[in-house]
Amino acid sequence: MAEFETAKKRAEELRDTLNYHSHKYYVEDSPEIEDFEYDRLMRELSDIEDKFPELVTADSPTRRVGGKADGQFEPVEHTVPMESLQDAFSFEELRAFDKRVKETAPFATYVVEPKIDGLSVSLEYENGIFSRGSTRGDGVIGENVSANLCTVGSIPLKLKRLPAEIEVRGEVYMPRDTFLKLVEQQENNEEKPFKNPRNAAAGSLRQKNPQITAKRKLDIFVFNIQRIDGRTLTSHKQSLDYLKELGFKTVPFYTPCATVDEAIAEITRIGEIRGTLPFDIDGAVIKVDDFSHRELLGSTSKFPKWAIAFKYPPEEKQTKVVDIEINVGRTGVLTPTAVFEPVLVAGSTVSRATLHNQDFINEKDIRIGDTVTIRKAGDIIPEVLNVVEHGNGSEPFRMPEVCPSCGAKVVREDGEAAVRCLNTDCPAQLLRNLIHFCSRDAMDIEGMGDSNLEMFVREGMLKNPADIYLLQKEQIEKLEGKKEKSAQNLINAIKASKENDLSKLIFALGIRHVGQKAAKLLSERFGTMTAVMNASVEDILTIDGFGEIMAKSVADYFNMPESIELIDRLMAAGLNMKSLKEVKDMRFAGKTFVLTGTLPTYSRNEASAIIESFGGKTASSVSKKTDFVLAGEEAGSKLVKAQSLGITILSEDEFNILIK
Ligand code: 0OX
Repeated sequence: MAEFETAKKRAEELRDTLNYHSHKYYVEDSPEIEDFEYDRLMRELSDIEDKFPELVTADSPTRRVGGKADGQFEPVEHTVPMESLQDAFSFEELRAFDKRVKETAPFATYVVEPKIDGLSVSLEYENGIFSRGSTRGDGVIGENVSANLCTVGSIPLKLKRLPAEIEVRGEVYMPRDTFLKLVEQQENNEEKPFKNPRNAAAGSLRQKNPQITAKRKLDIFVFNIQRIDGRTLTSHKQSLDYLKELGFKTVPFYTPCATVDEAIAEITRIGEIRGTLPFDIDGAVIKVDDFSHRELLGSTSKFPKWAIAFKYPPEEKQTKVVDIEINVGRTGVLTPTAVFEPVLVAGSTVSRATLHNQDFINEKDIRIGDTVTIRKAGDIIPEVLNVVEHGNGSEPFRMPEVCPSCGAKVVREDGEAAVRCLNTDCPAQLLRNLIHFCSRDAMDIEGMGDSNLEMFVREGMLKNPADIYLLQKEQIEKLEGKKEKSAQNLINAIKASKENDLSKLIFALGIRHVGQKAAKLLSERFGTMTAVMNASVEDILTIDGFGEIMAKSVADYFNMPESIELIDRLMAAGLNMKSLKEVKDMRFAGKTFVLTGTLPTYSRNEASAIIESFGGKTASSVSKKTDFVLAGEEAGSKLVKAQSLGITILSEDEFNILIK
């Protein structure tokens, strides 16, 4: 017993010490002890908790290192809706906002703060202990991500003071340097890197395994009290100060503004320092400060009338085009890519942008050596906006007439902007095809990244995706830099991919116009590869979401002898050729029904649901496109029209036979 009591006392001490230092480190950014010392104390607490599990508490900092995966993120209904913000893209819109505010609250003043580009979350505390954290979701229902939020060092597990109950709202984000390191790591591991810090934060917060979230080093800024018991606050400034007192990391800065002009000046200033902040912002928020004014203003069904977000236009930078590279894609299309002197734009370094095709280059007259303006479209994908100045002695750029990979003459097909290499043995196309085949969304073969595939193609070991399944461990081991273990891992990954769902294999084939979604639809509709191969254009067109071009492309692909040979070889290698999802009975696929009159037993809704469950559609009026009219008692003009058009008319009994 004495040992237990001593352990209990020591655990309490350690918890307080660790929580204190974690606040110093993560919230105040002024650590008082070395990381080594912190880790040592954490280990001591964790050892005690392992020995006496009954000593684990909800505010134990051991929760921060990431507990066990806890399966699903169950839904959380937000007690107070997590409203979104109305957007403004110009200062006029801000002045109009000010006018609306002043009509209701003439003496309103504002607070301006940066708008952090992350994910909104709600944090709930009971008796000062973190009890639940959830995503915003649709504002009414979010997901419980408590275990993952516990790993965010700046979220207090225990508050410094004690309001009985409090729920706060903040933005979880990934600092830019953490993001850049993560992307570098992902690229080294040949994983698909996150596109921007926001996506990285979202992906990390929805990790099934909190230990992975813990490694992602997310952070948070808190900016709102959603509800509080036992304390009355009267303004935004006051609530931010109070949140800080409780131990939260609040928005990095905020500025009180007496007028809209002052607010606009502050927004302009934030826009100017935007690139120097260590995190991404996607705007600035103006909020009415006084809570009594907020109450007068109220909310619409979507957002509060007392706040508005100003969205900055995408950042533009100038740089020099040092080269225009030509890449040969999977389908043989030659794509020009501008290579720049690297510049920092909207949070990351940019050194390349696609120039699409010759028409795009001609329209902007982009040449090697030019100074150009670039920006990131949607703040993600770099694009060239215009040429500022042609380089000295520069010449108009022309796409090559032969494929840079195989030397075959390229062609520009009618009505297409792209030029294409039609050589089916072109090594660049083969490599692109293989990269796509092995990629995460396709066959997901870990270790089969760009550089390995390049090596296998160079060595002549892969001439076709089916060759992947013939690779032997000994063959791989002989290659430069390949150890036994990595060769074995690769063989294991190849073997595991044989069990993939049919939809992944269909996507991996790289059929033109067939993305992941279309591949899934084909797989679920037809159930087996053989059925997909035998499907006619008409059969495929019965799938909702497939148009003429897509359907024809699928049928054309499976008519080519090379495709049939490839599938035969993949089948022989033992790949799964079946949909792992239950195949739906789609007997009414592509058929349109019209309901009229009163049916003896089914209500209209019931009959429609049955039709839809078999893949059919219902329409409200009869036309030449109608396949069946399901008619009951007192059917009126629709029945007459159907008879005149010669459309099949069904009674409920006849309908029942069809669905048996
Ligand atoms: C942000 C941010 C988001 C509070 C009530 C309506 C909107 N991303 O930084 N939202 C809000 O305000 C909420 N403030 C912010 N600073």
